[in-house]
Amino acid sequence: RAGEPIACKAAVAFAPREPLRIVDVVVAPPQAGEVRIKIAYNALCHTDAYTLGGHDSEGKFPCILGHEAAGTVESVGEGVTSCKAGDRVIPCYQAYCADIAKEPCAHCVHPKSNLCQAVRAYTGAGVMKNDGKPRFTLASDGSEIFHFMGTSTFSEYTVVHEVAVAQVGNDEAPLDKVCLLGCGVSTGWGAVHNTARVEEGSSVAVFGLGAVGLACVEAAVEAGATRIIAVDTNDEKEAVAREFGATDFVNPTKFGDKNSQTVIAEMTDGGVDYSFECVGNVNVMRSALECCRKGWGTSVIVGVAAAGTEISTRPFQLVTGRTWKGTAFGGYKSRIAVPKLVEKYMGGNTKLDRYITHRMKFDQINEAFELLHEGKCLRCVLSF
Ligand code: NAD
Ligand code: AHE
Ligand code: ZN
Repeated sequence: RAGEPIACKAAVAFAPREPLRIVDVVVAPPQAGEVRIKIAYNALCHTDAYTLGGHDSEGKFPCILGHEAAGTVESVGEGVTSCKAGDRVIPCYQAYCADIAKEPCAHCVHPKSNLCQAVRAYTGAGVMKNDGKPRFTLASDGSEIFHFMGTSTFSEYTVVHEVAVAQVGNDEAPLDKVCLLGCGVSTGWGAVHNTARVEEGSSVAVFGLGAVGLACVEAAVEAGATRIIAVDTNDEKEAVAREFGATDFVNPTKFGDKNSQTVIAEMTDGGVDYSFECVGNVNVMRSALECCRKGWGTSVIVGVAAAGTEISTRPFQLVTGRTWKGTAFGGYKSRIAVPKLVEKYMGGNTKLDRYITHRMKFDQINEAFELLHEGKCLRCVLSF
């Protein structure tokens, strides 16, 4: 079917705050520099819920959400050299162009950034770079459907830019597990190892114990942190946080007027060396900064906050030596890092399997969103 449009099922977000509708869509063939992928497995990340919830300033509707997935290349467009039909791949919302583009972007050649700009303007606008149009149309009336994050994996077939296709690499790697490496787990691991660079003996606080926060806990253990304070408003997260290696659990709603930064500063005699905000709430971001140790504490913003919100703190918090940072995809240069993360998983020394708390068929996708909202699931893997 290479070169031909493919009719298939997709979960379309027609409007914010409405359930997705599984409908027939037509997926155009990949143009130059594009790749059409048959998606095998999807996991839901909170960012999908955030955009569906109408909180994303870049959210465009109707669109096909989904950015944590794995599948097989169905066909490639003209000039594509880094993958071919049959390759097992993970779509990457965060692209990497240095080994593909004639003129790589400034970020891909810079050692300190993973924020490839090769196609960023187009993925933000929900279209493909070649012609500024989407590759999805509704089968019923031919109307266009926008892409999301350059991945749109909630479809049996999707078209992405070549710079957004990471090889799985290892033929034995199970796609129903390594699909998680397309976003949340990689992000938490990278936030700790690349963005904060947590050292042995450090104290750490992690706010928000979804898959992203737990991946921070897992990586903090790996980095040799000796005190790991897990913070969540949901008491049911305590057990899993301790299982991942947290030494303490704090529910910030249980301390009356005392805020969580004060509680954590008291627990640690002045604050933690590193903190990670994995909620997407600007008040929590402030707590995460202010629970860091005066003089050297570093806080990393991982959570994605709603459009229109802003962070604040007293500048004195920074004057007195705290550092406020953020991370996207954990700082990993995606297409280079993903096959290495797959190998790490295949080496057996990760908790990747443990993040998968639910499995469902693709047509149960709205139930999976409910579970995520209720705080009952870490990752739900959907199969076609
Ligand atoms: P999730 O919904 O599974 O987990 C969020 C957790 O935060 C839940 O356990 C919830 O109980 C907890 N929480 C809610 N309010 C809280 C509060 N006030 N204080 C403490 N805990 C609170 O989400 P996830 O998939 O793990 O994603 C977490 C965040 O990270 C989201 O904002 C998501 O958009 C973002 N994210 C960012 C990147 C990135 O590259 N920066 C990548 C993936 C996800
Ligand atoms: N579109 C939003 C911002 C969304 C956002 O920050 N996305 C994260 C990834 S979340 C993955 O689950 C990210 O990597 N951002 C970097 C980028 O270039 O998008 C908005 O505020 O407009
Ligand atoms: Zn995500």
